[in-house]
Formats: sequence, C-alpha cells, structure tokens
Amino acid sequence: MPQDAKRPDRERMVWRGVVEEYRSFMPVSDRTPVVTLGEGRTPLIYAPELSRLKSAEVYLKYEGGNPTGSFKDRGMTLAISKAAEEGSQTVVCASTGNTSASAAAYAAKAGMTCAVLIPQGYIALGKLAQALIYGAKVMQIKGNFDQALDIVRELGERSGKVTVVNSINPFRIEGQKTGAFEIIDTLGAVPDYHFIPVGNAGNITAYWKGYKEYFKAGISSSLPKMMGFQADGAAPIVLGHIVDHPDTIATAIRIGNPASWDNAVKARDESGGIISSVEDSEILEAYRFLAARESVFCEPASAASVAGLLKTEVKSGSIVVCVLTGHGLKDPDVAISQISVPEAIEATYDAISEELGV
Ligand code: AN7
Repeated sequence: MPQDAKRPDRERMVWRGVVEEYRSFMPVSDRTPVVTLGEGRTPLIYAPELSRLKSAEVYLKYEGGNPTGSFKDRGMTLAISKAAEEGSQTVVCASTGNTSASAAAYAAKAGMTCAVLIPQGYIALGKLAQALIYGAKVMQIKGNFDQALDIVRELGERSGKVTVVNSINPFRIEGQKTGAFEIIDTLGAVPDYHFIPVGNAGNITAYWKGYKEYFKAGISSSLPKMMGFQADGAAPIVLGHIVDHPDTIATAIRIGNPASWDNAVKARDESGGIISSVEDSEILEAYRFLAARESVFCEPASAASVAGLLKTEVKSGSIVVCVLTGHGLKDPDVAISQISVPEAIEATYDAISEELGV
C-alpha cells in the first residue's frame, strides 16, 4: 500500500441493513431478533439522457442493488424479523416472483420454513431459480397471482400455523418505506415527482408513508406527487374494477386485484399525483432505453415507472425520481427476446478483426 493511501473508514462503511439504520422509525424493540442481509442503501443514479429529454433532474433509485435483486428485501427483513420475534416457524406467500425470492432468502437466514405459491408459467426464470436455490417449498399453481393470494390469506386465517409475508403483512410496508428515507437522505431534498410501478400496490403505499413520516418528523419540508403506473393489460386501479385475466409481459405486475388498492388511491389523491397505465410496447421501449442510454438494466415491470415518465409532462427544472424495482437479470428471457443473439464466429484473429472492421 502506498504511504499516503488512506485506509477506508470502516466505522462509516458498515451498513447494517434498513431496520438498524432506520430503527427509530421501525416497530422493533430490544427483543426483536433482526434478520438482515444488509439490504438498502441502493444507488440513486443520475440519468442525464432522461433529464435532457424531460428538462428536469431525473434520478433512478436502483432497487436491483438489493441482496436478492429487488425492493422486496426492504420489507422482508422486517417481516421475517417480526415473525422470528413471534416464534413463527413457517412463513408463506403468494408471489409473481420477487416476493418469493426474498421470502425464501430471509426465511433461510432465520432458519424458518418458507412456502411460496406462484402462478405456473408466469414467473421470470431468475426468480424461480432463486426461490428454489434458497430452499423454499415452491408450489406452482394452475392459476394467477390473485388466486394464489386468496389461498394464502385463507392459510393465514384458518391454519393458525403460518405467518403470511405478503404485503398484507403490515411489517412489509414499514420496511419498504425506507426507500423514501434513503432518497431524501441521498438527495438532501424531496423529489417533486416520484414515479413507481404499481402491481399489488404495496410499494406506492410504503413510499408515501415514508415521505409523510420524514415530513412529520421535520426532516423534510415538502412531499412529492406520487405517479403510479400499471400495465395496460393489468390496470384495475385505472379502470376502477377488478381485472379477472390480467396480462402483460411485465409478469411482476400481472395482478388484477391489488391488496393495497385503497391505500394506493389515497397516496395518489393526498399527493396530487396520478395512477395511470402504460402499454407493453412502452414498457419495453423504456426497458431498452434504460439499458442502452443510461446503462441501467432493470426488469420489465420496473421500466413501467420510466415508461410513465416518458409520456407524462413534468414541470421544467423539477426533481424526478423513478424507482427501478428489480434487476434486469431476473428475467433473462425478456432481455434475449429484445435483441438478436449473434451467430458464432471462427476462433481466429482474422475472423474477429474482420467482424470488428479493425
Ligand atoms: C419488480 O413479487 O407482487 O405494487 O409477488 O416484483 O408493491 O406490488 C411483485 C411486485 C414492481 C409491484 N416491480 O410492486 C411479487 C410482487 C417489481 C415487482 C412490483 C413488483 P407492488
């Protein structure tokens, strides 16, 4: 090591996960065994291309940087910690994929059994791989997410033996609200607009709660407009009625009867925001744009927030945050469907230099 090189300040580098870092805002006590994988402190990436296009200051809150690659870890650390405090040995959830991956990881860390119900054929490959490798009991049902959630609710009520860790579990929302805290802590300001994909509507509920709590505590002095986006084929909140057969390429938000419907509407109305929808083609366009122009690879559902921004007018010069909820590698099939995979080339210098044109 060179003489003048400074050692990193370990004290400051340690990040203890969202429950410890935001303990005073968390429903925990000395008796809560905190189960963490160091989630949170995800990058808030300045997006120059989007900023130029919208004449605004646009940032991407990249939740793919969490331990299991999605925002679900923020809520799962608390839900599993509380389940452990209550002596629960088995947790269960319905999922379009990311919740199951996160629940499986945190349950394994806590030594609990985890059972997940997923819609057969409509879960991205990376998510299925995660749930299995973390050791969850995976049950693919011959039905969609909404049906899976109905069964899980009933399991929670009737069996008396399992803890449900879907976002109907209030601790999930309490943990997920830390995303709003981090945005304010990092920016040193409150965004004017907060763009976010909406599926089961837990995350828009959680962010709005987080923004309001910092405001009430006097840490911040304004509130953002909450701008939620569903996929056109799965837009019950926009339509005002349940969608029986939701359909979208963004399987994470293929949801027809969101559990936090009322709270999403409240977040929209209290903040003066909107909940609207975007077509699959717009989602895919935003998805490719983010990777190619901003170098941020997210999963299709995450790109719904940016697809929403691209077609929504924002006040010139305003601060905009788009939440990118999950990592692009979650859904390799969609990525590959959006590009053409190149043919193999002879393994020679000549063939490669000719291909490169150098
Ligand atoms: C990448 O994993 O519902 O509106 O079961 O995985 O809080 O539901 C996932 C949802 C957005 C929507 N982006 O968030 C599940 C699940 C990604 C997601 C959403 C999900 P909510």
